Amino acid sequence: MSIVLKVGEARGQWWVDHMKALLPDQEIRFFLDPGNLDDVEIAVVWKPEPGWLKTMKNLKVIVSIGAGIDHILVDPELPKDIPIIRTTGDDLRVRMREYVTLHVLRHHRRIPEIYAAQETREWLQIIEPPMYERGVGVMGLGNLGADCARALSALGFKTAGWSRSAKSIEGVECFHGEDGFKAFLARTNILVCLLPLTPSTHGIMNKDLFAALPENSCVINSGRGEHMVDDDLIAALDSGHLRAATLDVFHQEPLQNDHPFWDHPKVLVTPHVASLIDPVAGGEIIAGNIRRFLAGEPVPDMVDVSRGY
Ligand code: NDP
Ligand code: OXD
Repeated sequence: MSIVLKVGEARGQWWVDHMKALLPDQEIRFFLDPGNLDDVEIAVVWKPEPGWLKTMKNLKVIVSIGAGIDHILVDPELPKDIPIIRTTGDDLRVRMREYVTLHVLRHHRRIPEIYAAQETREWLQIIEPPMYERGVGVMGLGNLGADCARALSALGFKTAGWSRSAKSIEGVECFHGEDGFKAFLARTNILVCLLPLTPSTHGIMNKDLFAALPENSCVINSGRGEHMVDDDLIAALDSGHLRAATLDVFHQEPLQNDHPFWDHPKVLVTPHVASLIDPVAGGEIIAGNIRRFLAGEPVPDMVDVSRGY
């Protein structure tokens, strides 16, 4: 069985070595020197070039090196009916939980303004409401979003979540669908996006959404760059309606050198590191899913492609 790996070149050899150790019975190839692609039955990929997967005539399964599968579905020539397995697991949940709680607390305690005040030696004493009065809202209550919402609620925030289907999560006020969206936004002071990128969530963080948030709200986007309408965010920050934003994901990654987010005083840019998969923990999860797939066992991370995420 041949497996081809498509990952960033910088960490390519690391991934190949690690996957070879985890799957010693399989032939692991790197995408830059893949040999005859007709032999390849498993493609383990992050952002494969459009049209590339279709050249593998005997492909049996595609594995996303990531929780999201948008980077695969975006391929207009994606071969039909090939199952897709995504990558989830405790390691990814824990990392996202760290990132989200860190930045929610940062916005709650207004650290960006206090940090800026230090530049001018200003003694900026901000009196804030306690966390049980601060509405935090998580868009997307899946593997990552539900975990973050639970953690924020356990910390003491007035936590809500929004999803496509109805949910019940202890300590979290759950909203769903279009009907619940406005009410969810109206009670949210710090908004976290952990949605998958689909046609219905593309551009969801736009001027209408920002207008529906209370004055002085903050946003954290660790879903996908395409969820954000960049110009609308800048306008909402510049008008003072939004207080600050933390952005981990962008339309183009790395973020272009001349993008206004880099210098915006109310924006923190993090380089898609909220929950980065590494070959150690991620490799174990991917290898486990491949073993289960090859043994014909159920794979919990198998995606229902018809849902689009
Ligand atoms: P899941 O598929 O487990 O959960 C997705 C959630 O979004 C579900 O609750 C789903 O609702 C909800 N949802 C989907 N479409 C809609 C919609 N149209 N309206 C309302 N809710 C919707 O995904 P994960 O939690 O594993 O990951 C979420 C995303 O996080 C990934 O797709 C990826 O884009 C991003 N990510 C970012 C990382 C980073 O480092 N920045 C790392 C990992 C992931 P329902 O429950 O009803 O199906
Ligand atoms: C993912 C990501 O989807 O890292 O896992 O963005």
